[in-house]
Amino acid sequence: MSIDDFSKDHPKPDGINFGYGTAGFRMKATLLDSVAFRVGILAALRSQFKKGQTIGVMITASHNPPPDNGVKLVDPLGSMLEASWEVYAAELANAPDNQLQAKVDSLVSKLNIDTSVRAHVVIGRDSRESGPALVAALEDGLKAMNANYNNYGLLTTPQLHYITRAINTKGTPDAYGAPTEEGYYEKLANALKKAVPDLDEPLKCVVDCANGIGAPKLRALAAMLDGTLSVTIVNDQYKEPPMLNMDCGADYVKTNQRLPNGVTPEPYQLLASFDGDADRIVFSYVDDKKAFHLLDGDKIATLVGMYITELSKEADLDLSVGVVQTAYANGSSTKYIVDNLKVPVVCTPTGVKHLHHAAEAFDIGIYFEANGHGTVLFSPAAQIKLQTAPEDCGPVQRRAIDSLLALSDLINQTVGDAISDLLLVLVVLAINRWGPEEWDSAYKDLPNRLDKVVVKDRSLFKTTDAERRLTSPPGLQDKIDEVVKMFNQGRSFVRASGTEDAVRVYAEAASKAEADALSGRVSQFLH
Ligand code: NG1
Ligand code: ZN
Repeated sequence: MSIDDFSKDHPKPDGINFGYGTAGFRMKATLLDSVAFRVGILAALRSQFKKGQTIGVMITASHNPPPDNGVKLVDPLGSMLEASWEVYAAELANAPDNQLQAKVDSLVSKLNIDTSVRAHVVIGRDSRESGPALVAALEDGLKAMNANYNNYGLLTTPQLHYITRAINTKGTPDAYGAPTEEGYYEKLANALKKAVPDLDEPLKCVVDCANGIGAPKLRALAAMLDGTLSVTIVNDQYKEPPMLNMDCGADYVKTNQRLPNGVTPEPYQLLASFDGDADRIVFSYVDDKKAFHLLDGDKIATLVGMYITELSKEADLDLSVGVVQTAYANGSSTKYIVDNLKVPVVCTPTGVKHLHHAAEAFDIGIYFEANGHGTVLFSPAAQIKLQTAPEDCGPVQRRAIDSLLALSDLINQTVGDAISDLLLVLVVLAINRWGPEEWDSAYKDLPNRLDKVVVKDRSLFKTTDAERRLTSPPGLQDKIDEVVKMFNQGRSFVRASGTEDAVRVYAEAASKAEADALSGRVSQFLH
C-alpha cells in the first residue's frame, strides 16, 4: 500500500497547526493520530538519511496530565532530533492529507535521501491509555515506508535513548551496552557496584514514581541489586493511567513545593520523585518540625559537581569540569558553584538540547535544569584519558580514576534519566555519609517564585543573554531593571514559554515576601 492509502486511516484534523517543540509534538492525545502516523514516515526518512542507522520514537507526554500524549524522535547516538529536522517534522505533520506523498517526495529530493536504504526504527511508550493506539498509527507510517521496526512496548524515555544508542554503537569501540532493556539494567547494576565498592549497608530511598512507568522499571533494577539498593516505591500504580502525575511526581513536588500524595516520611528521610516518563527527578525531605525541604535540579548539580570536582582533582588528569544551568537556576546555587567549588558555570536558554550542547564543551560537563532534568557528559577525550591512565599510579589517584570510570557508566549520558540520577545521588550521599540535611546545608536557596501570565501574543516577547533579558516589547526590560533594583538580592526575568501559551515570570529576592512582591510588580507590567 502507498503512503496515501495508509493515510486514509489517519486523517489530519482541521484547523490545527502542529509544532515540533522542545518536547516533540505534545497535546491532547485525541488530536495526535495523524501526527503519530506521519512521525513514522519521518523516522523512516531520518533513518534512511542516516544510512540505515536506527532512529528511536518515544510516545510520552512526560509530566503532563493523563489525557495528553506526545511523540518525539531520538537520533542515532541517543540525543534529541537534530534541530534542522524539527522543521521537516512540522512540515510533514501539517501537510494536507492529499499532499502527503508529495511532501515526502520533496523532502527526499531536498535532502538527497537514498530511499533504497532500509530504515530501522525502535519504539517505546509510557503508560498512558492512548499509547497503544498511537503506536499502531506510528507503525502504519513505518509500514508505508517499508521500514524495519521493533516495538519495545513500555519503557522510560531514557531507556529508549539508551537502547537507540546501544544498537547503533554495537560492535564498535564506543559500544554503549547490550541493546535491550536487560542490558540497561545490567550496565547500571554493574556500574553501581563499582561506584560504591565497600558499602556497609544498602543505599536507601523512598521513591515516588508519579504512578508512571518508572515504577516497574526501577523495581526491575532493584531486583538485580539486592543488598546494594533498597528502594521503597510509592505511587506505583502505572496500570491505572488516570492516576498518572496526579498530585505526585517530580513536577508536582517542584511546582507546589510540597510532598506528593501517598507518603508520610520520617523526619530527614530521603524521598525522590520521578516524573511520568522517568527522565526527571527531584528529592525532598521533612525536618523534625515537619517543614518541607526541596532538593531540586540545582541541588543535584551542586552535589554531583562537588563530588566530580574532588575526584577529578585526585585523578590528576587535567580534566576540565563545568556546570551548565539556565536562568531558572537559583542564584545561590550559581554563587556556590563559582565561589565554593570554583567551577565555571555556563547559562543557556531553557530546553535540554541547549544545556546538553553547552556541556559538551567540557571534559566533564554537568547539566541540570532546576526542574530536575539533567545528566553528566564525559567527553571522548576524557574517557580515553581515564581508560588509559597507568594501572600503577598512586592509590588515591587510582581510586579516583576508577570512581570516575564507574560514574561514566552509571550515568545515562544520552539524556537526563531519573533512575540513573537517583543512583548517582545515592552514591555521592553514601560516600560522604550524608543524609538530606547535610546535602541541603551546602547553600540556602534564595526565596523565589515562578508565575505564568497569559498575554495576548507571547511571540512579542523576545530575549537575549540566555533569556535573562528582553529585547522586545520595547521598554519593558528597562522597567524590570528599575523595579529589581528596589529589592534586596533581587533578580527577575520574563520569557515566553516554549511549551505553553503563556509568559513565565521568575523572581527571587532575599525574603519570600520580597520575591512575591517582585514577581507581582513585574507581572503587572505584562497586563
Ligand atoms: P517552557 O514551557 O519553555 O518554560 C518547560 C520547562 C523547561 C523544560 C520544558 C520541557 C520550566 C521553567 N520550563 O519549558 O525547563 O523542561 O518545559 O522540555 O521548568
Ligand atoms: Zn519527562
